[in-house]
Amino acid sequence: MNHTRIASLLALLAVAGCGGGDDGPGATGPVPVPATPTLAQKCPAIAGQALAGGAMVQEARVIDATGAQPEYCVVTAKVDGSTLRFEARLPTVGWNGKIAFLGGGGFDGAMPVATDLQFSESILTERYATLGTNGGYDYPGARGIDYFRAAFALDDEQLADFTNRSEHRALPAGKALVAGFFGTPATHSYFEGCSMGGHDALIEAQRHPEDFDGIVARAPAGNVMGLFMQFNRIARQVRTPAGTLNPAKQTLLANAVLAQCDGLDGTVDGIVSRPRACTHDPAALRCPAGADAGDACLSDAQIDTVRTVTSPIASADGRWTHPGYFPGAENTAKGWGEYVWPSAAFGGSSVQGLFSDGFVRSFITRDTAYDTSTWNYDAWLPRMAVVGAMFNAFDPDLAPLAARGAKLILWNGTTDTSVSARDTARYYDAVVGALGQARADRTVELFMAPGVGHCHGGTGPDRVDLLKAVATWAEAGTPPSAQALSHRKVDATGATVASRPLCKYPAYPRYAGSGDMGAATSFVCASDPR
Ligand SMILES: [Ca+2]
Repeated sequence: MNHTRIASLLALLAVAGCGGGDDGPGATGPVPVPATPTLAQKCPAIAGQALAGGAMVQEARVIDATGAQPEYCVVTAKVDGSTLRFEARLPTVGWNGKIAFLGGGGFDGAMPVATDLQFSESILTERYATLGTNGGYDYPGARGIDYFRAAFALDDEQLADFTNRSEHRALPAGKALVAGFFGTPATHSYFEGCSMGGHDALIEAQRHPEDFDGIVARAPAGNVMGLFMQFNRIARQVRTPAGTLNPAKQTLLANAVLAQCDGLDGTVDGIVSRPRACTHDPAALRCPAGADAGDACLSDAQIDTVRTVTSPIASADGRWTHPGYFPGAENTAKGWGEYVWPSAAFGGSSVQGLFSDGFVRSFITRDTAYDTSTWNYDAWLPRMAVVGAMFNAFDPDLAPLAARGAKLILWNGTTDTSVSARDTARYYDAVVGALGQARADRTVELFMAPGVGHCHGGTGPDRVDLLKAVATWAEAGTPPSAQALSHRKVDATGATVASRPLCKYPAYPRYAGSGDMGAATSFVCASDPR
């Protein structure tokens, strides 16, 4: 019998006022059994404790249930000798016996929370104990443009935590905390993250395959060196007045892409579910002589911009590469509007520009005043190699993860202009190349979310509980592709308004020709050669 059950029995006895049976002759009355504290009562006493694994608890308090979040004990702890901190949220009732480690995002600096839309609902509904780190440092106050400067990266220790070790470093103390609080270790540990949290998921899968039983990597920025090179390249192009596309031209382009590519998946619904088959050439929209002649055509500079976004790049040594982004959603907030197009709110830069400026200045050149508009990555290859060795998470050799039977789900929205779905497909293909298809199939599956932007949102249905899917795979052996999963689009009340089947890459959801276009049952997963 484990400690939890003993504690539960003692608590029941205490509630019942049972004196433990010592009520025979001569007894003066029931002998009170000391009441076992409930988990909520235990919680505050954790503060100040040293944790096995090398961390000190800073704070512990009970948070009342709100919305989807049940009552839990929130614990913050600091890893010894560092500015790395982690937070645990421990359900005080109904813990499912498992850990969900939450990846961060962007340049981190704050604790991830399970209520964010990037995370699976089962983390809360099934009452996981959650862990998550600050990524190695705390970003003070509200996030403005200064956040993107990534000043923490000028510190070698914080850079190392952020790039590759924050979760692995915090995990032993986090597991010890969970075991101590509940009186029994977690039966299973899972990881879920999106964007930089997806990068962290791949760091775990590639470098620390022993840490988790299942890993969900959404929009994983594993090829983070190539990504920042591409960000810098695109950001420079779109900032030139001649090279940017005004909203009318964005819509002109988007409509031309839809006219050619929307129906390739069997239904004209505004979603390009088969983006790899979409080969739209922006030159078809060229103004006479390539000059800007108004909103009904694109100048040569604007055509160059479109080609910059969708084309690959590589460093001179061939080590760092990026395949570019898919066409589609050029005029939407969860398409090119999210990361590509410049905005006055960003000082005329784009989100790609803000992130890559911080990367170039704080990670590579270590010069906070460096002029990123002239950055030539080929002139920085030695430093790129140093940072890449720490930061890149694109190693396709998942043999150690496969050998211990752990599972990995990759997921990417096709209109994501931060982490390219092309790049995530490229990583999956490389894993298949390294392991062979049969072995890869036992370890990793990739799902594209057509019409979905970065981590969530967009024209297409975006919600799917991949943590539940990976846990089912790890514990029951059923791969996600055999779980009949659907992407759901939900309205403000949480009601499902549309659904599409999850199709294991390289398949895509194809309309079967009849039935409700808003229902997953009207679609089949059609094969598409890689
Ligand atoms: Ca379509």
